[in-house]
Amino acid sequence: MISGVDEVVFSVHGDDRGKLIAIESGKDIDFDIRRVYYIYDTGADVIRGRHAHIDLRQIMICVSGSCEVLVDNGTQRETVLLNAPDRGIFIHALVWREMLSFSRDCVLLVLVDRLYSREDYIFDYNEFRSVADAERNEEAL
Ligand code: T46
Repeated sequence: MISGVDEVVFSVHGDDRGKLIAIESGKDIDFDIRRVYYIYDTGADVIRGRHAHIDLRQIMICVSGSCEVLVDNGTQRETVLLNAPDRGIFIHALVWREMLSFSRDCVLLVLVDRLYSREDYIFDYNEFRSVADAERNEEAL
């Protein structure tokens, strides 16, 4: 995975009745979940996202079906296939993301460390690159 994105794998509790995955803050993920949303009923040719966040961190899990997530940290770019309910990606701040190639049955669950704020979004790719470059330069000092 590119820096700024981590793969996460959750334990599956399964028995003859089926399967269950539990996600607890502080145990399975290292932030307090302050918001949950899910994306579904998305057309196969639709691209969602196309933005970065200034501070927000989140985990994306395809709990049904599949989709791809393009992630870009300003210097590296990768497309990740999400197609299993026990695997997801942790996306840190200042990572550009685009979600695409949604299957008809895709339900993309997102666990977030903060409440919704439009102020936290960067919608312009060039602006994102400038902010990410500045952040990298500051870290290098
Ligand atoms: C992200 C990707 C993965 C709300 O009212 N509350 C919310 O918590 C969210 C996420 C959205 N909305 C409203 C705002 C828009 O009117 O729902 C509508 C669609 O949201 P948006 O266009 O931002 O959806 P995506 O799929 O482009 O992006 C979303 C998240 O916004 C974003 O944080 O990282 O999913």
